[in-house]
Amino acid sequence: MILTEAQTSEYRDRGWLVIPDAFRAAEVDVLQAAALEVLERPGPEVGREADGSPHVCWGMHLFDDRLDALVHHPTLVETSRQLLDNDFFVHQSRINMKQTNGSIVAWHQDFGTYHRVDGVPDPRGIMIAVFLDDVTAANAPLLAVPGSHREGLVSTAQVDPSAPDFEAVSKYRYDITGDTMKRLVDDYGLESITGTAGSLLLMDMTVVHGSSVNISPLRRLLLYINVCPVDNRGESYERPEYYAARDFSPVQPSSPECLLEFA
Ligand SMILES: O=C(O)CCC(=O)C(=O)O
Repeated sequence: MILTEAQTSEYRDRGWLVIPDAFRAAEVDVLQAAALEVLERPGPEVGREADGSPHVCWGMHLFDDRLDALVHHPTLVETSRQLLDNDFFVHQSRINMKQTNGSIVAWHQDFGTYHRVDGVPDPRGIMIAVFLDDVTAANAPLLAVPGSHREGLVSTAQVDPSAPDFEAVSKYRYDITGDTMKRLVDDYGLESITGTAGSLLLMDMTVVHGSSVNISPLRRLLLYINVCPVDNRGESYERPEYYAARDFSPVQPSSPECLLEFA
């Protein structure tokens, strides 16, 4: 898939782009089955809700052939290469299942943690999301500040020693203050990102985003793959591989049928 000039301009100006129907229903079925299975893993790579049910699985593509196949899907590889103007590696992947009354995701920039904790030097990279459920205004869509990628990092690193995962994932992450958020939203606005199952979201990994609680009975299952150009590696090795890449080899495209082979 080649992005049009209008699509690349939208990505550069606003910070993201949604491509509806990027994946077929049978591909979505394969990925849904894989995601639900992987979320059942007992390991530390799975983040849980207060009631113990799984919410996130970090490093998903390391644990399942179907999720690894997604990383190599030509639609994903070609569009990412085009936007980055380079080959890329996967810095981090995750499954995010937003269940009824589950967690919120506070305002953050993915690049914040990648830079400060993992050592990714530059704000160059894409947060890719594949929608495995319809995402509407009703089931707590991602909220994002258009244009906020142009600000670079909008917060100073503030470590919260009382954070439950102080030693791990979010110690620097959730540090965008209310005042900063107000200023950003006054300047740029705030939008929700919706789309049907099978949509592909490509977002600059410096865009400020988050999501609120899903009080609807409608599940919202998304896969995220954060990719960086091969000359923008995070080499601090502070966190385990399921949070931050060890394999910096350029992702190669495979066959367009790579997911359907599992159907
Ligand atoms: O899916 C969501 O609600 C937010 C996830 C997110 O912001 C992230 O994983 O960076």
